[in-house]
Formats: sequence, C-alpha cells, structure tokens
Amino acid sequence: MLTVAAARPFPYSFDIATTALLVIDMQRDFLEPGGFGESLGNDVGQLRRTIAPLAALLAGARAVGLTVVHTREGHLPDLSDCPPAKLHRGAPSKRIGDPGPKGRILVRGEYGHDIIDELAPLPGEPVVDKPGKGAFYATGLDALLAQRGIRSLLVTGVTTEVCVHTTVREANDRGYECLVLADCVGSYFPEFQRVGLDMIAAQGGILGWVVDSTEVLAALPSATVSQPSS
Ligand code: TIU
Repeated sequence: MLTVAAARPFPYSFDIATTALLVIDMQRDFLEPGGFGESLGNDVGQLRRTIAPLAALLAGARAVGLTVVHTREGHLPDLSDCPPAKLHRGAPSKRIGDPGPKGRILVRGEYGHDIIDELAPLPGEPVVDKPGKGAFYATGLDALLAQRGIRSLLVTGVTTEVCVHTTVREANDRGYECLVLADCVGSYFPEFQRVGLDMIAAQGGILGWVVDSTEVLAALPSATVSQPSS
C-alpha cells in the first residue's frame, strides 16, 4: 500500500494493482484553437499548463505498471447520441457537428476530437469514448475497471468543473476512491479551478482527495521511476 501524506483532507492510500490513472478528455477540441472549447468562447490557453505535469505523471505511472485509461468526449457522425438539449445549449460560434479547422466539432473520428500529441495513448491503453460529461454515463468504463479489479482512481484532465467533476461524482457514487491531481486538471476559469478542487476535498473528502502530482510521483516506488539522463 502506498500513501500520499500531503493529500487533502487527509492522507490517501492506494495499491498500484487496484488503481488506475484516468486521463479525461485531453483532446484538441478542448486544448487547441478552432475546437469545441474555443467555440464556446473560452480561452483554450488556460488549460495548457496541465500538459507538462500530466506528461510527467503518465511517464511515472507507466513506469510502475499502473493501469492508464483515457477518455474522449464526442459524438457519432450522425449526432444520434447527442441530445438536442446539448446541441442547442448556449450561443456558441459553432455547434457540435459543424465543420471547423480541425474537422467537425466534437465528432468522433475527426482530428480535433482526438487526444493531443503530447499525451497520446500507448498501444494497449484503453480509450473510452463518451457522449456525456461523466465518463461513466453510456460507456463501458465501470465494467472495464471492475474487470481489472480497479478500486482507486487518480483523476486528471479537463475541465475541472465539468467533465472532471461529473466523473468524480459518478465514480464516488460507485464506490471508487478518487484522488484528483490539482496541477493535472484544468479549467477555463481560475476561480472554478480553485473552488472546484475545494468542493471535492471539503466535508472530510465528500467526493475525494486533492493533491499535486509531484506528491504522487514521490510516493511511487522510486527504483522504477525513470530519471532524466545526464
Ligand atoms: N465546456 C467545458 O468546460 N467542458 C466540456 O464541455 N467538457 C469537458 O469538460 N470535457
């Protein structure tokens, strides 16, 4: 059993064999110009600070053999899995399914829908496509985790208050122990980032735990964490 002493509201313990690193929606549609995130009026540059720490955490997780699961939010080309309420919400400059510089907005199979190059999944790492904000809604994620005996989730990705929060709430209700990595989750709104993380750890960890990724890397077996070559 490994322990992350600095986690709030209290130390978080996990076993490598029963823990997965969950990387939520690190897609061009949210992190690069011309995609869904920007179409909603957001400054996509706000999310990019998550990339370097998440790449380092991914490397550390892979080195010790942690299960890594990626998710992508998006819809079938005919949008049959996109409820009208989602399609028509807000006043975006482009709607889901419209053509954009990186392909049709938030549509599976398009360039913009895929995960950014810096965090590309390795062969064998599951990529769960999801039509909603939560990664458990209308997906096989719960069964995939159960089949591998996963009980604890190290949660990363974007955005903190939307898909990360929804997924943590879904996971918490299903009995998973969620540790959210503060520097590896990002919001378009700095105040939502702070309050979103506070909401998870408040009330004695009502939804889970929060800590920076460096604390998790420090807790992993050191012999197997790769060192930069000199
Ligand atoms: N708009 C926003 O903040 N997020 C999303 O629509 N999806 C995810 O968070 N992945």
